[in-house]
Amino acid sequence: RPIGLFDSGVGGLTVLAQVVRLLPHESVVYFADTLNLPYGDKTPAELVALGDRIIRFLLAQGVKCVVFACNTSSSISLEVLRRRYPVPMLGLLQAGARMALKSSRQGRIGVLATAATVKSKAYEKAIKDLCPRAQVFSQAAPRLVPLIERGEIDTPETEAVLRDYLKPLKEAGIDTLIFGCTHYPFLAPLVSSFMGPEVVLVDPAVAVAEELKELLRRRGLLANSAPSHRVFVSGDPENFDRLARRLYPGSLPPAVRV
Ligand code: DGN
Repeated sequence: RPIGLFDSGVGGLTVLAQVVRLLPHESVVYFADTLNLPYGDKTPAELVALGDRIIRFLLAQGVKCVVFACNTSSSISLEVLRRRYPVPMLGLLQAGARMALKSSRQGRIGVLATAATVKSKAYEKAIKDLCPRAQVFSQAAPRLVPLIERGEIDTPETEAVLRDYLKPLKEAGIDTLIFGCTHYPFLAPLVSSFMGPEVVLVDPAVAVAEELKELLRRRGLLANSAPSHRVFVSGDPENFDRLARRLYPGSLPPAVRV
């Protein structure tokens, strides 16, 4: 049976890439809710309702577990939805918090995320639960996802917008920065050139893929047949495919609109 992953758009492909790298024999179903993008300005009730529909769709595709490849949903709807359905569900927060604490020498951790994720304080909580002394500096970056979804990952406008968001984090003297939205690893070259080599960039997807592998192994759910990948979108499939071809390191089948 496949692994289900979802995001509001192409961001979750950064998670898919890590999952496929670590678990190359697994089949996956990826759902991008591009019709309802961006998630960052949705209310908690809206995010729960959208997540609920997506999980029911993924379960109808026969998935054995669900990865919330979206920090906004991981922060806000995961806990509620986990109690509604019998399949294991994984989010990005704990994984990101653990990775950041491992790499941070001074415990000054920056989080760049959507407005909804920052408002939820979910990263702050996940980090402080593990290390109460850590200092967390959160920055909402509402303009980035729409730019990335238009394919603008290296334009002067994106660079200028990104610099404005990163400046306060740089001034705060963070030593570690969490990509608190799965879209942002696409901007890693711009981020590291602005923040400098002394700031460690953390992509929670790396740790989530490890967690997923461990979970499947423990439950005896690791795949042993030829893998297949399927992609579904709620918005325009051509637009998604064009972006995915540019941004995703592997190959994916054409997206199907549902
Ligand atoms: N990629 C999602 C996340 O990680 O939070 C959010 C994208 C969005 O729709 N704002």
